[in-house]
Amino acid sequence: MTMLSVEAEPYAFGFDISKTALVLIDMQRDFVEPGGFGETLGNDVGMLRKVIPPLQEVLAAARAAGMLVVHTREGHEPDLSDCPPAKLNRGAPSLRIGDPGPKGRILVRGEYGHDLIDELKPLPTETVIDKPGKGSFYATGLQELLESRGITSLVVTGVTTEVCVHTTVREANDRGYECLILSDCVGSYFEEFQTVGLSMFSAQGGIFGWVAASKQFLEVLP
Ligand code: C5J
Repeated sequence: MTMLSVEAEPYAFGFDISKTALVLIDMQRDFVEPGGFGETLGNDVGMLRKVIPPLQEVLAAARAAGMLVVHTREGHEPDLSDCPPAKLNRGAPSLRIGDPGPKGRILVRGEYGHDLIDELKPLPTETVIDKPGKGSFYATGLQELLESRGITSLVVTGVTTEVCVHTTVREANDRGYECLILSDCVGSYFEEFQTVGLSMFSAQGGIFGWVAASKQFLEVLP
């Protein structure tokens, strides 16, 4: 066991690399490319694309260090049986979940837009967790996977900071996982949510976890 320590807010984050997984949340075309779900909700997807270059570096370094890498995708079965009406009918998007869009049916599994972006393609050996909700633990096998691999800490990245990243970190926190959130590898469509969302993780002595820039994490990886 080799304990590493990353300079972070609110204090240094200690972790054992063999017990730590890198989690990439919902780096899907539907959220980060034009014509997807994110844009149908009126968002500027350019806000999220900023995370791609630093996340590519972190992914490469985590793979080289032998860390477990887990990708998630938010989406639904083609018959939408796992999409509650409350989610389907929420808001006034130009296209709803399941509607045909320029990248296929919006947020439906198997469609081009639902899949992960080419820049962060999973390796065949890496697990992709399909989730119907915002959190990565709800109605998925993530907890069982982490338990089977002896994982106790998560390095969390992806989009969006205040929605799926926050929900996942909160779920993880309640399940006893230590979470380090990489500030430049998580993104929001809203600048103010990014700022406040990041502060909320580490406030009150790290109520949900720790926050560090990817550079600080990369510096300590072997
Ligand atoms: C959203 C997500 N924002 N992946 N999903 O609807 O954060």
